[in-house]
Amino acid sequence: MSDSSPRHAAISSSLTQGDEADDFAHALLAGLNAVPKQIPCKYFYDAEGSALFEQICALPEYYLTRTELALLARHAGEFAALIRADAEVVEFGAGSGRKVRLLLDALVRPRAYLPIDISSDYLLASAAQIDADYPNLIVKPVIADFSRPFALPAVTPGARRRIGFFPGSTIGNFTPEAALQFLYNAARLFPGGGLLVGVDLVKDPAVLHAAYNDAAGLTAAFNKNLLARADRELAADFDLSRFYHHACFNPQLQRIEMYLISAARQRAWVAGRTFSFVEGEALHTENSHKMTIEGFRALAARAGFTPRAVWCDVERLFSLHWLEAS
Ligand code: AVI
Repeated sequence: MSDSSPRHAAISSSLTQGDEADDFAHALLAGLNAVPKQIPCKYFYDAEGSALFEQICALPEYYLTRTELALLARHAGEFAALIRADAEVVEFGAGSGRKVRLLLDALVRPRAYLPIDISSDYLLASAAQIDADYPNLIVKPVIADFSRPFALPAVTPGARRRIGFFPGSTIGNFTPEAALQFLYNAARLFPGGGLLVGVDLVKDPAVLHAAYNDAAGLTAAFNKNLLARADRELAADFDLSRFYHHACFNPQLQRIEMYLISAARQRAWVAGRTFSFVEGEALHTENSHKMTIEGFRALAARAGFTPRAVWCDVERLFSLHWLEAS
């Protein structure tokens, strides 16, 4: 990313790298003191965790990414017609860039691209790639935690409307209350625009079980990276071989739940404090909610959006929604 070029604004940041480490330390200590023990899943995504997640996305069992990519490719022209020319695209979460490229390639004169992510290294690397490949696009990465309120830079001159892009069903990692709050904030961020959002659908639990318990063990490594990250960043001494990955479907709450289970009675040091685990004790690391199309549209409407078009694959695995904001 070259700041010297006049077509690119400086990187905007509401979170420094020091803040990221402090935030993780604070959340981990609070989560280890809680009963039951828990840690918010947003801390999965340091550079290692983000790279592991990219590998998960390519797994045969993890149907979410390939299904959403196919929907994006097939319906790109329809998104472009709904979004119209001269839009500014705000992406929640910086992925590999594959998904947003499909959108940017279809849009008429996209003016600016604002990826928002908590993982600064990953965000800046992926923004730099887009910046290099789209010379007419202004790229302004925003380092921020979008699960909390945050500010966006002023709308780029020449842009007619701002739209949000939230692929991957990351909205399913929020609690239903937090998803509603996120949608409520988003409806006010994009007046006259809207939000294109990917939502994983309720389905056969066996398909879900396979997707979160892959044969290659990548989801287990991704889950354990939380402890590895604590060892790297917070002088913790978690022994990764004494925890195992557990992912199961909760049919009442319609969600996959992920845990790290202590394989033995043990202690771990974290930032100068000691924490005990009994054998079999669970540290809750993630929820991944699955929704129905109607359920998600009702949630979006409660948040103030007008749900318009919805697309899904023939197997009804995954859905994309265009929500209009007035
Ligand atoms: C990012 N998010 C939508 C993923 C999911 O499926 O809930 C994270 C993930 N967890 C385990 N595998 C992938």
